[in-house]
Formats: sequence, C-alpha cells, structure tokens
Amino acid sequence: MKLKVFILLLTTVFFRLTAEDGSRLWLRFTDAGTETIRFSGLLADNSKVAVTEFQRAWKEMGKAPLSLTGSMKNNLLIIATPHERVIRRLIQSKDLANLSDEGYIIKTINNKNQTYTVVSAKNDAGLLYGVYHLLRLIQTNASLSGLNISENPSYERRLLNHWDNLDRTVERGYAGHSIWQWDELPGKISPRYKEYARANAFIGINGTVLNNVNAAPEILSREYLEKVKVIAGELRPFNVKVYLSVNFASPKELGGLQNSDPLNADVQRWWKQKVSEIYTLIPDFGGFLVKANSEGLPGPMDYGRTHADGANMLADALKSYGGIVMWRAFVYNPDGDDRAKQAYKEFKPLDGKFRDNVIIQLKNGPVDFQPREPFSPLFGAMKQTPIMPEFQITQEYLGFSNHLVFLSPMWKECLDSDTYCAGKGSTVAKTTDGRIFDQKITAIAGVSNIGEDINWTGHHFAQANWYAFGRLAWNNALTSEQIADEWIRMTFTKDQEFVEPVKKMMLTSHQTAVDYMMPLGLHHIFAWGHHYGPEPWCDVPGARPDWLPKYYHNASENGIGFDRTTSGSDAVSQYNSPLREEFNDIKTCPEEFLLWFHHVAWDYRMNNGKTLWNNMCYAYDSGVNKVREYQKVWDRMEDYVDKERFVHIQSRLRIQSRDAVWWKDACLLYFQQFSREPIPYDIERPVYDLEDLMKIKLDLKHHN
Ligand code: BDP
Repeated sequence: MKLKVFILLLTTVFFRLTAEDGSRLWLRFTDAGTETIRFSGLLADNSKVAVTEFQRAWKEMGKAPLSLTGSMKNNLLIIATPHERVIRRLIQSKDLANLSDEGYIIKTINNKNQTYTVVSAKNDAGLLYGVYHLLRLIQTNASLSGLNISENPSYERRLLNHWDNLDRTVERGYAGHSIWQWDELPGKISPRYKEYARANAFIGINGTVLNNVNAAPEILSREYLEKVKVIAGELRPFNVKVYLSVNFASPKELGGLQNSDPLNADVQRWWKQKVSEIYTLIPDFGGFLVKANSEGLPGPMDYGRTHADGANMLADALKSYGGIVMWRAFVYNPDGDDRAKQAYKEFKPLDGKFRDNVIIQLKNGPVDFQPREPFSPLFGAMKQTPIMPEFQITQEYLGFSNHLVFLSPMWKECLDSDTYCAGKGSTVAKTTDGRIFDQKITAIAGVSNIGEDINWTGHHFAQANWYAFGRLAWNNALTSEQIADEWIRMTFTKDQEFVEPVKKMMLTSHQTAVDYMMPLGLHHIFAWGHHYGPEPWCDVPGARPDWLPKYYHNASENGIGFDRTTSGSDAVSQYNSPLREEFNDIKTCPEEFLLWFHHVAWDYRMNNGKTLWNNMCYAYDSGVNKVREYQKVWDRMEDYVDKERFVHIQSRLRIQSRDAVWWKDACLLYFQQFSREPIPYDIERPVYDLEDLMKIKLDLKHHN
C-alpha cells in the first residue's frame, strides 16, 4: 500500500515537472481514472482499428494489455459488429436497427449471472466511435456500470474546412503554417496526419476539406492529386474522408479551355474527366466545396448563369461516385443592397433548382463570422434544398490565438435559434439535421484553427473550440457546459477545484469578448485587413464601402447602428413572423441585436433605464473587468497545471487583458466624439489617447 502511494506521488511529481506542450490534445489516457475499471479480457477482432485504438489507450493507462479471449468470462469487454456471433446472441436486433451507418451502442449486459460491457455497431466506423465514447467515459471518470447508450450523429457529414494554401500559409490561421506538407508529399508522410485523423475521429469528425475556399486551380493538377491521395490514405483508417475546394475557373486556368461556362459541353467534359481521375486515385473522395462569385472569385455568373447551373454541373460529374457539392452562400456585392440581405436574395429564388447531391453551405450569421450575429435568415428558408451550417473555429474576429474565447455558446446560439419556418420550435439545428426537411444530405462545417504549432491551435484553450465543433457536429443537442466539462477533464485534470472555475471562465468568455469588442449588436468595426484590433474610424480611399466599419456602425451625432427595419434596409422582412416584427420594433428587439437592426439615438433609454451610451460604456467596461477576473482565476490554478501550459496561458491572458482595454478605449473615445456624453464616472477612465490608438498599424497582411 505504501509503495502504491509512493509511486503515485512520484508519477504526480513527474507529470508536474515534465514539459507539457499540449500536443496530445484530448487524447490523454495516462491519468485516466482507471482505478475501478476491471475488464477481465477482450473479445474482439484485433484487426479492427476500433480495437487497436482501445488497446493503445488501455496501454497508456498503464494497464496490462487486455488479453483477447474467445470464452465468456465475467466482466468481459466485447467490441464487435453483429458479424460476430456473440453480438447476435447478446444484443437484440432492434437495438441495432435504429443505428445509422456510424451509430453505436454501449451496453452493460447481464447474462447468466455474468456481466459484460458491449460496444457494438453495424459498421467499423460506428465501432470506432463507440470505442472512443467508452474511452471518454473512462477519461472523465464516468461510471461504467449499467451502461445503456445508443448514439447516432446529428449530421452525416461533419467536416473541417482548412483555409490552407498550397504555399502552406493559412488564411486566417493563427497556429503557424499548414499541417499539409505539400512540398514533401507524396514521398514523405508526416506522422502528424495520423495524429490529426485520430484526434478528429475521437470527436466524430469524418471529413476534411484540405485547401482554402479561395482555391488555387493547381490543387486539381495531377501532381497535387497524387499528394491528396497520400493524405487520404492516412486519414481513411479513421473514417475521415478527404474533400477539396475547387476554383470554378479551373477548366480555363488549369485545363486551358476557352472559358469555364457551366453550359459549355467542353467544360462539362473537363470536369467529368477530372472527377473520374480523382476517383481513380481516391475511391472514397467526398466531393467539392465551392466559393463562387464571391469576393472576386470566378463563378457561373461570369457567364450569365446561376449558382444552380454551376453547382449542378459539378454535381452531375460527381453523382455516380457518390460525391457531393457544398456550394457556399457567402456572397455579397459592393454595389448591392445591405450586405446582410444578399445571401437570402441570391439563393432563396433558386430553391428546388439544385441536384440532390448539392448542399448549400451557409455561415451562421448573415454578414460574416462576427463576434455576435443573429442567425442567417436563409436557414429554414429553402425547403427543397439542404443547407449546412458553416461555423468559424479559427478566431478571425475573436482575437486570433491570443484570446481565450470558448465558441460553443456562440454556435449553440445559432443552432438553438428558432427560425419559425415550420412553426414554433423550428430551430436552425432542426432545419439542417433532417428533423424538419426530408434531406438526402445533412452536413456541417467548421473552419479549422489547426496549424503546425506543437499544440495545434496556438492557444491551448483554442483546442476546446476544435473539440466543441466536433462534439456539436456529432450531437447538436449537447450543452456548452457538458462539452466544456468533458474537455477540461480530458485535457487538464479532473480536480473539481480546477474544473469548476475554469469551466465558468470558458462559458462566459464569448459574452466577455462581445462586450469588450462589439456589444449591443455592433459589428465589423475591425481593423482593415487583418481584423485583429478595433478601427471604427477606418477609412481606406477607394475601398468597397461594405468592407469599412462606418458602413456598419453609422455613428453620427444622431446615434449609432444599422437600420435594418422596414423603414431602413428591410432586412428584418427576411425573417419569419413573429421574428420580423420582434426585430423591427426597437422595444422588442433583443438588446444584444439592438444596433444590428436599429439606428439608435445616444440618449435612447434601454430596459435598465440607462441610456444607450451609458449601456455601451458599461458593456465595454464589463468586458475588460471579466478578462481581469480570468487572469485571477487562472493564477489560482497554478498548482493544478503543468508549468508550461500554465505560463503560456497566463501570458496570453495578459495580452487579452491589454487588448480588451485597447478595444474599450478606442471604441468609447471614438464614439464619444458623436455621443458627446461623459463616460459614466463609476467606471475606469480610458488610459490611452485616441490619437495614439488611431496610429496603431499592425503589420499583419491580408486582402480586406
Ligand atoms: C471572410 C474572411 C476571408 C474569407 C471569407 C470567406 O475574411 O478571409 O475568404 O470570409 O469565408 O470572413 O470566404
């Protein structure tokens, strides 16, 4: 007994002292709570990945390997599909009947005075997810008795979108260069591809778009397809399929054709041949993601055709192979109407005109990935065309990899929004996962925050966003709290003294960022190009108006905000009743969207009786104070975390704290020129001069 305590002490000290670089993500089994877990053996087919994955984790837990057995011992762990007779004997067929191709069950079965733990699924993919679920239970110290779990994923296709370029830069990437080593492929295979696949599979992600939506035509060249084939081979065992972003002008740019008109027979033939070439190399290739006629990229409208013409041409080429087209609805025109209205205006009329292997990929909000937006009114508006949500995991508008912002609450806000498209309760989740519409395809995408940094995502807490995206893609009914809880336990420690305060910090962090950046419905007041800090004053001669903050905040002596009511741009009318009336009326519009939908006088009295200006000041101040609070919370956690991660996170919180003050001072001092009101005297005074803040020019390059 004494020896045991000593060993435990030694291990604890060892792990405290060992450098911890975060590279293991949530795949940590060494200190999993295995004390009470007793499996007497394993009945399984060792050639299956699910089984090798279990054994691998089990070994990491410091357990003696589970010996394979054919006989039915008490406390046996069984991992098998119904191909194994034992499953057909123990499990009723109705238990498996409701499972989709990737679903699974985990059951405690009592049979003839013996107890077994059974993981089963129709297919190997489901078995793998089932094993990962079991491992998660072990990692988080959940009870393993009386299990009766049956899970199917919310979405069939759960994808990461990498905005990775072929030169290995990553658009809006803050964790170093791309993990895809294009220059070394196909000859040299980075061990990271497999680790990536495992980490993704563990959280249920089953597809990845390897390259940027601003796609280089060369990705479809033979040279690159050979490289893609190798990556696909590395990911395949973990049920992760490869997809590619394609440039619509590829036939012309790469194939040397006269044009890329989707109704041109030569163009159609070119795509057919290209697709056939891809499937010869990668038989389970997933399909194409397309950004067309958006932000200057080519598309069918260059030839007077529609989005449907373009998408259908690609869909026809992919159809016989089971491939799909994910056609993005992120479109807007500089000379057009209110940018927030454009996706709906362009796509709604095309409802029903797309092939059945096309799905429309739609950002959560109608403008971009702002810190907070109402949901896009296109969700639920297309009744015959499936829509997939696109979330941004990378923190383009949320402090890059410097700020601790847990994004699950933001995504849940969108998923849980009621569109009213089929009466009350028609949430975005239900309009996209097949519960409301009879959809052939269901899917969801997250713009990846992964790079070659040793901890994958730059900020250790940004790993939580990758994790949360996967978990929500698997089960869009999970709560942010559940997700944060799991993640903390798997990534750091199960000690409640750590779990509770850190969870609270995570769960409030999104609102905090909104408060110090853009409270009350403000949006897009970022610095030009890189979108890191504040620049509500930004004016670039000759720039597109809808790329400039003033277009969105409209601040003047009369007030601030974008009038999207029926007397303004009328964007409210794209929402179903009763939302359009609710948003349209300043009295009923949710205050977090006030300046999104209304141009509001500075002295307008809000629900708490204070003026708009004062509320704005208090919101910025509260954001700053919360980050300071996070610093204190974190510093108290020193004893529970390894030194390396502790210090890393501590230093990032310092940056976040300084940035929050920067945001607050910049926005309040700038807008104060219009409000001409004092900053309430009970809050901390600005510490910077507006003039100095206006001179800040970060050398972070980007096109808009
Ligand atoms: C914007 C980004 C830009 C992307 C674009 C998109 O600033 O880099 O290319 O979205 O989603 O938010 O296509």
